[in-house]
Amino acid sequence: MAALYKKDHGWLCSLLPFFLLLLVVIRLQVVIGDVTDGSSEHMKREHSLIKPYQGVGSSSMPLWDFGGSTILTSQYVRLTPDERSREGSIWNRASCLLKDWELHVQFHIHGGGKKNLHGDGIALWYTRDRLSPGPVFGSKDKFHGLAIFLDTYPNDETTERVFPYISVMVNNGSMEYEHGKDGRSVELAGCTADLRNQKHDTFLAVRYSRGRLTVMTDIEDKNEWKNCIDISGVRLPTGYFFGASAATGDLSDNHDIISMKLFQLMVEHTPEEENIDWTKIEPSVNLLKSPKDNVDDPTGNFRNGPLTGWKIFLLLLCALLGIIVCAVVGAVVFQKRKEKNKRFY
Ligand SMILES: [Ca+2]
Repeated sequence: MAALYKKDHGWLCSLLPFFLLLLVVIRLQVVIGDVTDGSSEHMKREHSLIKPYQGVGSSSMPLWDFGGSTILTSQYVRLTPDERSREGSIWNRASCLLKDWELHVQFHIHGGGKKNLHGDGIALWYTRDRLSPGPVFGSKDKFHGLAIFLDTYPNDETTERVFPYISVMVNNGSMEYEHGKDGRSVELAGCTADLRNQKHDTFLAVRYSRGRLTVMTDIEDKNEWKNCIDISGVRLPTGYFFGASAATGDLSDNHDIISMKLFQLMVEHTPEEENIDWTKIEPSVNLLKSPKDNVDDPTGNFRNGPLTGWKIFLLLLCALLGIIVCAVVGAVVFQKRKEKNKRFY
């Protein structure tokens, strides 16, 4: 028995370095995925909103249009004031033709409402239609494209989620956002984020590259991005518009956008990918689970997309190395036993 244990132990020991290597590689991949490389990005002025804002005092800016209650000051764009039943939006005039991009938004959601007596939040958009008022955070329902909701009020009183809650939704125009359920049945992923009434600056980053959608927050005054959402298999066309909207109901908040900066990510695509007409892509997501499965999931999260080819390769490599090591160790042990047994004869 003792020998058996010893043998098992050696088996594990020989595999340990490979598992460690696997962990390091996966971790490295995560880190590379999360850090924005300054040299490979370029801010696109035509899709960005930065201070000093042009057109202060007028109802529009050269690159952006306002809708509803939105007002512009020298310090912020206020989508709604801390008053009931208001809705406002801001929309980029130029459609985005970039295949891979990263949007950094500085926002400030604040007001006099105490815990859970404020609302409703901000939505960030990358959609086909712009300046279309509606019931989804001040913008139209059954939209085409991507929405990121910074939802500050739990309309669903039975939810065990902690709000504010950030969630994402991709829509091809067919799905409705159910406000009373905080969009739970149609969301792809989300996270809780304490983003309201902060004294320091609060930021959100949305990255879309090669079908991977990542949302990160910087809301703890640490000057670092924290992962919120990371899903693969997201298909979005080029030619849509960036926007932001907000709405208040019985409860309210000031919903301010301080800046929106769009960066181009320098990513190579295969000739096959390049040959596709990207403006014709229908917004969709390939997930292992359907969004409906989300309803019974207490965390509401299923961030992991299918295993990528790279990860499968690593897993297979590790398994192969493990088998080789086992074979070698087994052979050595067998040989030694044979020698030991010989001595008895
Ligand atoms: Ca809500």
